[in-house]
Amino acid sequence: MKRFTRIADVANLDALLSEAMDYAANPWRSADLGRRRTLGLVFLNPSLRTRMSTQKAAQLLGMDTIVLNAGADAWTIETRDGVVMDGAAGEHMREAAGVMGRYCDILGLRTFPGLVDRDYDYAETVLEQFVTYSGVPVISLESATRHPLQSFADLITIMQHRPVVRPKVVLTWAAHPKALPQAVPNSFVEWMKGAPVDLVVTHPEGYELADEFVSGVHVTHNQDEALDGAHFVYAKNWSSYADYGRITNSDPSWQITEAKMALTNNGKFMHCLPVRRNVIVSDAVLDSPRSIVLDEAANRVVSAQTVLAEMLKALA
Ligand code: SN0
Repeated sequence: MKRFTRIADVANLDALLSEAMDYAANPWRSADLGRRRTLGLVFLNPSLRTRMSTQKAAQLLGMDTIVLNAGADAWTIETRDGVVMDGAAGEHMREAAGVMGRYCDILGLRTFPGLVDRDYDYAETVLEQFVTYSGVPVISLESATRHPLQSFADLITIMQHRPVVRPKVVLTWAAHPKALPQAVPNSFVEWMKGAPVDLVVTHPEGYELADEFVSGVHVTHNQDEALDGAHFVYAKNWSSYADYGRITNSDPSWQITEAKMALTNNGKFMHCLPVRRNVIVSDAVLDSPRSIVLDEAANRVVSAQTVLAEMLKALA
């Protein structure tokens, strides 16, 4: 595996999932695979789970890790070509990524969308430049439009908890005070499409995700109808794609409460975290045995370890 930025980078999802289940059962089974290899983790935006779980995953494989909080500690990076760099940016991505590729065998990058220029964000300019100029295998640690390590962990979690072979999985929007990226829902849909699940997406009018993700997916504006008989309820806020980056609805009735969960088929509650209590989901649901958010977060180590192992095997 040379890059892990979207589901299309995965040649065989069943095989990857099976590797993941083996790492979940025995985290130390490849303790020497990454010996004398260096992983560089570059954060242009905040992170808790991604940073700790990916570092832990590298440790389990015997790798060394260098973490750079580029947003705070490094030069502001220019991505446009041919510009006179007499402004705020002190370094171009060509050199920044090129240098990191000389220090590291594998690199990870976190880069959120600006949520201002939709074409720029959806072209994945920053991530694609990083891949090109670093010259080494790259893992997305959440990019402008996707969060594949999260989606892979979500899939592992669903497979571990599914009460039936083909569970009903509902992705539901919920209101949030800040304008958030579409990366998590885009990615979740992209991964669930290839999984043995019946997926339903529900959100208010105006929150349609990009066609490239939701074409062929069952989408409804009726949350109650979507939740009926669900085995998994995956809640997430995102800002509008059509009215790009805007909050056009703040209806609190989309919050996942006990009453909403009562519509499901003994459904489990999922969220990628960080989650705002009593905004996205009520305390009662999050603190109940229905919530599997901590298992989901724990599986971030498994998804990162599985992907790193595939990349290390390809380096050898
Ligand atoms: C990010 C997002 O993409 O929605 C990261 C999720 C893994 N979430 C947030 O930025 C939430 C911030 C907040 O203030 O609630």
